[in-house]
Amino acid sequence: MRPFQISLRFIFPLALVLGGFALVMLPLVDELTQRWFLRDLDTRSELLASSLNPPLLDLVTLQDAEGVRELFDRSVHDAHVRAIAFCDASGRLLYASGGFPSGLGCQGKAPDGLRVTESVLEQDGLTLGKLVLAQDTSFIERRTNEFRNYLFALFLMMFIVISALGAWMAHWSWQGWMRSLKSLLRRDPARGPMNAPPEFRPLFGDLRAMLHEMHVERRARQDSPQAWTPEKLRSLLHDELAGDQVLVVSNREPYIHEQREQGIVVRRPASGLVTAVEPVMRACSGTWIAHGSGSADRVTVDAQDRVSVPPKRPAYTLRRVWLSEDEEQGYYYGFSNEGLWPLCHMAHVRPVFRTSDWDQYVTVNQRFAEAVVAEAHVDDPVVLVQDYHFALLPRMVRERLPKATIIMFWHIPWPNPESFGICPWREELLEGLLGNTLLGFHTPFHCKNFIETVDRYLETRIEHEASTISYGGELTQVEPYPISIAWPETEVPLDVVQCRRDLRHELGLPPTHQLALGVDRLDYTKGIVERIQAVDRLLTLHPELVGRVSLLQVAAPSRSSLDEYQSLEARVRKLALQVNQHHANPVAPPILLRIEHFDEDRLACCYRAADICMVTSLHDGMNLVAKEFIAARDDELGVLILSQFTGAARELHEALIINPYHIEQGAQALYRALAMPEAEQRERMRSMRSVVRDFNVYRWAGLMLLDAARLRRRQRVSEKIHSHSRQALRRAI
Ligand code: ADQ
Repeated sequence: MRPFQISLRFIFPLALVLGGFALVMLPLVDELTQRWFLRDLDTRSELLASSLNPPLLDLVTLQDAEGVRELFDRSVHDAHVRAIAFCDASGRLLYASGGFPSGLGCQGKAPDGLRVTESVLEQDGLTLGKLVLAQDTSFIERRTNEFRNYLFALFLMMFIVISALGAWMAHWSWQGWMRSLKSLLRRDPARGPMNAPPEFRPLFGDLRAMLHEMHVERRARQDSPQAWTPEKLRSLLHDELAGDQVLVVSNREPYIHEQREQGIVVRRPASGLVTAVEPVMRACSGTWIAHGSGSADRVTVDAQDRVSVPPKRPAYTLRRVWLSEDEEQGYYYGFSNEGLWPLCHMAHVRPVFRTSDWDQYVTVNQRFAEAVVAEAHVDDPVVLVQDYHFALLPRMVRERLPKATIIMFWHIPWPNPESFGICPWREELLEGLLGNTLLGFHTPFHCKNFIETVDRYLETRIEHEASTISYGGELTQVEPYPISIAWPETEVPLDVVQCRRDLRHELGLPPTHQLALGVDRLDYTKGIVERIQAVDRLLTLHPELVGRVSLLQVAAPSRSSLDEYQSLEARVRKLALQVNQHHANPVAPPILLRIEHFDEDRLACCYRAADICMVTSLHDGMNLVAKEFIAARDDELGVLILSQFTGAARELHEALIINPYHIEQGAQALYRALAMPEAEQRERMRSMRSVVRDFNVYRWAGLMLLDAARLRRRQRVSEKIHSHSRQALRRAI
């Protein structure tokens, strides 16, 4: 059917072209052939006249009428000469052959179908008369018609032959194309990128990546997501990794002990990573190795720098690693947050790379790797490494514990090869990351960027469909695992009505005041400036909303010792002030800026009290705030405005998706959200809630651990095979 359609697409234009060509050409050809025949007749008449003139001159001089008639009758045997006559100088018809039209006379007016030519007969400069030739032209039309028919038949033949040829070629190429495509997609071993047909080479990577993406989606659909609960994760750990030791490594610790006036308090940091990994640790009771950054951290650990957490219901061990100020400055603020963070986010802030920062990064990675080795009770622990602070650690651990299953999750985007290429230590970072058994990103797109980066800068073997990279004899699997949150427990529902009332009261707003909410770390990637600008634009376009709508922006201070973050804070404060002055009113300022950390309950209350949640990141690996807002809305109301540049936008299609750089679009989305009927809010929220509930953090961790368990089994089997073959070889020798 498909080749037939393709052929039709070819034949129809061909018919049009040939038909048009024939329409233009046929009258031209008619005219041309007629002209040829007439010229032919002229030449013939000239020839005949010049051959008749000498004998005619003699016969006319002798006034031999019989002889002239005989001469004329002999000459009319020429196919196109109907009759010949001679007229004297006074125009009198003297002699004529048989069949000379009676009405024609000497005045030369020819009837239809005849053509008359005349030639003068002279002797010694004296005109004796003229020779009149009557030629038959009826054959011209007949011949022209015949010629036109031949030509038409020729065009028709051409059309049929070219169409048949075209249809056959389309069919043949389609078959060949489909055969090549199928064998490519079936991953025929003979079809590497270099063996693929030339027309496929540019598509090779894309096709494989697409196939892989489809495979991932299919897997996501088939894994019965409803069932992912802490219990299921726990039983998976029990079944699949029974007796295996699980170690987590991250920079940020899940609990920080702070020395305050009233004594030591425990704080949970504002971090997407902590939000995501904490439930996994609760489920598997392992050891979490992290930087001890709190002012009371040292006094709360035991002799091995360990403390049991969570404080209220201990479930796992936190092992703290200490860093000097210089180390923290170089490794954390310097290389990680002034180098890698802007390198991986397209937020138009230039990365800064200093050799001294790099040196500290190497040292600290080494320190953490040693802590992993020290905490490992077995030679093959499962090590879960978190984020861009530890790109070198996987290889360092692999060198000390070759049998370990090292899983790393990269919580931020991975840039394209060109962007990553500006890092002076790009090869070292990639080599470090290829020490992992499994490397996870939020989206297939980040995986693709990573694989392409490795392909660009290291000599490796890449299997696109299997999504594996082989480097130095070791294999790293690269997979997308979209992170999520733990679905809130049902025993502690907060009353939405009460939250709305309390928050508005606390902020000094009227009870019906409409509230948009922003919750972020104060970071330039989160688009806080653009969000405030969108509110400003909304109020400029719709002044009737001034005093009726406000944005509550809760921004947790973050990396405040860095210049870029200080100037962002100053900019956000200044902009909020300007907008509040611009739309000043006695009821409520448009921007309510709170640069502080809110505790979990307070944040949950904000999510419930808000009419709108604005997530306007300029670039974000996932963004958990969007998911937290949805999870908090068990009343199924509220509208999520979500940046298209977040990983979350790939899952939450019922949000109002915007380009945060387009301020007008942000303002329009706000206006639409404010006016959205409850029925539509419900429909959208219900659908997003089912996505977040099913694709929760237990599933994120579960899929990663399941894949790790599978790779671990494979590794064990191959080790067994190796040791058997070694023994067999030894016996044979
Ligand atoms: P983050 O950049 O930290 O995470 P995000 O995913 O939004 O971004 O998580 C922020 C977390 O901090 C949320 O749990 C939120 O509740 C909390 N938080 C933010 N502001 C707060 C405040 N003022 N007070 C209290 N808590 C606050 C990185 C990546 C993300 C990725 C996560 C997880 O940048 O893209 O989603 O890791 O992988």
